[in-house]
Amino acid sequence: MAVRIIEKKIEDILSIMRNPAQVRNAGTLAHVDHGKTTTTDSLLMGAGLLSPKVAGKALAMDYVEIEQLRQMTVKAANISLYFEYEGKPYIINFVDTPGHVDFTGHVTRSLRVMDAR
Ligand SMILES: Nc1nc2c(ncn2[C@@H]2O[C@H](COP(=O)(O)OP(=O)(O)O)[C@@H](O)[C@H]2O)c(=O)[nH]1
Ligand SMILES: [Mg+2]
Repeated sequence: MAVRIIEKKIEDILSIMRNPAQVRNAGTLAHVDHGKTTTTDSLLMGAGLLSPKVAGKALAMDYVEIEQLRQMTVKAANISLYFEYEGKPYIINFVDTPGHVDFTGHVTRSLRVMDAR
């Protein structure tokens, strides 16, 4: 698979972020072990932040040591992704949430920022 190289200056990204019409807030929401973090790896790959060679295995949003050891998300993790749609640039603020019932607080708090417009 070809890797999409995106070169954007920080000023360009900040300018998109300042325009709400070009910003979407979204995230994962599902039971534990249903592939939320794996899917998020694919989104990182699509935005050019993760190599296709490791996407799906890196589980990049599970970056805390205990998450990597347990192979389970324990807290919400956020990332801003740059995408273009119909020639227009967008920033997707994406939250990967935990699925285990013990961490429901992180999920309900994350729902407050997901508008998925
Ligand atoms: N068979 C299969 N396994 C998957 C798929 N997506 C994720 N997995 C596996 O399911 C396990 C849990 O994935 P993870 O993304 O951590 O789930 P999460 O708890 O919802 O974030 C991992 O071992 C993944 O490799 C899929 O589409 N098919
Ligand atoms: Mg997860």
